[in-house]
Amino acid sequence: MSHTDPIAAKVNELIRAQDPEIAGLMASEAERQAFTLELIASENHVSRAVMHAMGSCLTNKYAEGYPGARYYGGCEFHDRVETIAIERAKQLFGCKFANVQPHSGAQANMGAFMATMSPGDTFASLVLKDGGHLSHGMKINFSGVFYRPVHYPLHYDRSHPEFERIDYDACERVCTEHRPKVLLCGYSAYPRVIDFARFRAIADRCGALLVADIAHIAGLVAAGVHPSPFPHAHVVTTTTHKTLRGPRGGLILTNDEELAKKINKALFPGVQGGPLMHIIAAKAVAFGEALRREFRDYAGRVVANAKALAAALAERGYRITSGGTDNHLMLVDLRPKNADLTGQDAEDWLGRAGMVCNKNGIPEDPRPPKFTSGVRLGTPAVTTRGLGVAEMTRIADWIDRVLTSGGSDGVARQVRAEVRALCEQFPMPG
Ligand code: DSN
Repeated sequence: MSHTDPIAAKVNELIRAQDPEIAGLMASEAERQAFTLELIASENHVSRAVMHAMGSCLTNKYAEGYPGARYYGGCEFHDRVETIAIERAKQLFGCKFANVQPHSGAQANMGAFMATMSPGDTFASLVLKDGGHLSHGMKINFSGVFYRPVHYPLHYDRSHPEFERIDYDACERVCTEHRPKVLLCGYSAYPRVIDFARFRAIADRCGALLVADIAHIAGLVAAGVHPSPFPHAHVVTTTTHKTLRGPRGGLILTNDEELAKKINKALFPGVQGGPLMHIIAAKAVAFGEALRREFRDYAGRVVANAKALAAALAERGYRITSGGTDNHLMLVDLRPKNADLTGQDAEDWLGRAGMVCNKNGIPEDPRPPKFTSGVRLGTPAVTTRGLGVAEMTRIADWIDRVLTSGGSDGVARQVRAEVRALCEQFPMPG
């Protein structure tokens, strides 16, 4: 239940009558979201329409297959919902084919891998600790168990003008040596523009297919504030719930008809069974929202806010990896401010002060992932609430006050009250 959404409040009452324990927890979560600042770069606040499309009767239906070719009767409305979602996705990203069924970004990647590789094949990607994703070849993930990942590096040399950015020349060397079937680009913690044309040139030279996982930047791409992976990528995967501000889910896109057939077959029956039709309806609603001019303005503000927050933190003595950000997120290296402060401490202390974020390794982080030397901050959710550049300076001030307090409970309480007052000024959507 959103704090300002009467439908959600009514639904919560209905659940409470049957299951007070779960209803109570849902109400507490609504309160947590309403009165804290969500700075996790991969999260967002959906509209009331997207929210309630998810909690609809469409969840009652099995619709295995695709529009017009289902394995169950009674799919006439589901066919139309899914077709609209597909058409809107194609329009939004300017491509010819879309599969809207992946339950998540990881399953979108699984479908894309099955469509483009055989078990044991090699693919090239950025390793998780440099900003990649667990489905980009982590040893205990399907991508590392069934395929053979090789990794391309960032520039790690501090004196290099492209320090902590992708080393495209080294990527080409890795691909020339290993001849991967797939070159994978797109990341979970990379604050800079991705040069899709350059990746495609490398892929062509070494005979690979280019797969772009734009899970984080999809909303920015849809709005035209980050270059599109099309026409360069052969396959594009994404989540729908981050900057794109839709329901939790995935999406696969391509311009290639043969690959589209392989993708559809790989996803169902290869990876998944019945699609989540209530989620697909919510995807259609979210894509409809993202096609509006307001969404373009929103995405522009997300980037402006991220740049403002990064600059304000840098002014206060924090190091922003790669020297700043071009997108919705930044990686904050805490060490120049306090060599003993871990990302885990920062996450805990900021959480107590009402600012939610996640610890994150920075490139070549000497600390293990459980502690890290950095935090990842993002602006998609706070921008949805309407916060602007002026509020980013206030957030940077609060972050600095908390992180220089040595974990003081008093400071956390004080900042939390100020954060709450700001949240009251900028209510949640819905
Ligand atoms: N777990 C997501 C993130 O936070 O970036 C990626 O899937």
